[in-house]
Amino acid sequence: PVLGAGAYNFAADVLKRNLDAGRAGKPAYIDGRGTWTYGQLADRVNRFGAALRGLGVRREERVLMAVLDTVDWPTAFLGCLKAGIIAVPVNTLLTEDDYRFMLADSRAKALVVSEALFPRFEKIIAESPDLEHVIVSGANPHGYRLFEDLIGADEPEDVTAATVADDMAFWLYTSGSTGKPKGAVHVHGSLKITADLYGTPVVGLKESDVVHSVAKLFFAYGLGNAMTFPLSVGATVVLNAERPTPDGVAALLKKHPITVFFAVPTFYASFLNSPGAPQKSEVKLRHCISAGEALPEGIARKWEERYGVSIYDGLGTTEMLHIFLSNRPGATKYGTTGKPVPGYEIKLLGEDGKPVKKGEMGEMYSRGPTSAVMYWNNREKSRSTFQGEWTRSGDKYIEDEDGYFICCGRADDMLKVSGIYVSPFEVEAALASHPDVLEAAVVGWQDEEKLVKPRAFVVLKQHDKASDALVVLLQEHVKQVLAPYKYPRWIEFRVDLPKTATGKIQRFMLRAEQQG
Ligand code: 3SK
Repeated sequence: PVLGAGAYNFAADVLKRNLDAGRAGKPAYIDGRGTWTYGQLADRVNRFGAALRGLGVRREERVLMAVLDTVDWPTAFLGCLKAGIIAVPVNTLLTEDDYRFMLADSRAKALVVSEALFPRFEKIIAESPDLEHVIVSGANPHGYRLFEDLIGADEPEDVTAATVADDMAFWLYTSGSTGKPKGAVHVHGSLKITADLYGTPVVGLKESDVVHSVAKLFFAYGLGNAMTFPLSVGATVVLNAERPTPDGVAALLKKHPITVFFAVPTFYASFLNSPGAPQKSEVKLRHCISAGEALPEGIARKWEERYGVSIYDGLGTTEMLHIFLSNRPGATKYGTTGKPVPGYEIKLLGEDGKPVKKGEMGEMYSRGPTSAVMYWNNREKSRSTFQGEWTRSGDKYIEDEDGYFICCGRADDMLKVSGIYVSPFEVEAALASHPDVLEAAVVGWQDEEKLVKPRAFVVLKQHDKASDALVVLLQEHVKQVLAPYKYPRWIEFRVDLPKTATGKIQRFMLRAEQQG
């Protein structure tokens, strides 16, 4: 399905469909503040779009959103889209430096920021010349405008912009092994298509479902899970603004009749190992989905044993917007990422650029209607990722004899840690910025659950300073310099690192140590 140049506005369409279906009084979202019906959501969305327009934000200008998972997230996102303004939701776990870059790169006219995240923006607001408006979601406006006051103004008129399906709608920043994050530019039509190709037919979401996604809304994965898909069928979403811990999510599963659950393998593993995990009789799970990193078979089997439901593992990318390769109900093969979602095609290319045979490893390319248009302001990286109709995923895969795809890691140096990209070079640079460190090499290392985490090999200026206390200090140092989730889970001190004759670190030699 390609909606193309036809008139289409995702926000207006999805909200109208719910109201037309008589769901004005049905809960759309449940968050820490209460329950929000589809009628309330539609009203808030229109009010937010109208308020932005009232502030002078024009069509196609950008609004950066650093917002925790509360109803203000879909309100702001859909409000932008409805008014033809570009929503730029960003990862809420990043540093001041990351946000400074994103504000400058997007030239955002307005910023919507959760009160708890405000300290990371306080200084850079004044340094962002294009930024004219700051809207704070929470109770303390910190001298700016409160989200709730902004949308509380007099009854606004309908601000639906006459967009077409191919109109730019939102950007999602994604990072590579080197260079700054890239804003993947997505269009209105792609949201509907991800629901029509994956959310409704593969996951089988229904109006009666209650959905929870451990992956937050700012991830492409979370955006589909907790907004596009449930809203497309009139389901109810439970949001969690807090950091997702096994105990916190267990409490949500016990409190709400959650039927469809999305998470990443690292979370499934820690949940299963947590003493507070609910019993099968305490939950209402119907479908469980995993993405972000390959799901080890052992975790999937333990989950099924405990809760009596399979986990459907899938692969998506920020560039393709959501999952295009997936296991599905009744056709799940653990240890694989399943088969292409109908509507998408996959090819695996060898080092010679030619398709590999079944059973051979190749680099994955996907073709489908939801690919991003480009990376904003980054022609070089756009050209290497978006190659005509094919989009390069950067993952290495093997297709088995039955047509199931098996993940073999990354084709580049990136690590996928708990579903989030981590550049080993960035972690190495952060370690090397510590006064005791001479040099460092970071590689992906499997933990006891077979999930990849960063492991650092560090050469100190004085090797005799090596100690367990220094390991903790260096880990804390990385957490200070970078987004904390990037820290190396293990640090090993070495007197030197394996290098080529020209002095390049041979990371493959370090990786090989784990394989024995
Ligand atoms: O990491 C994934 O597998 C994923 C899934 C859905 C959407 C986006 C991404 C990156």
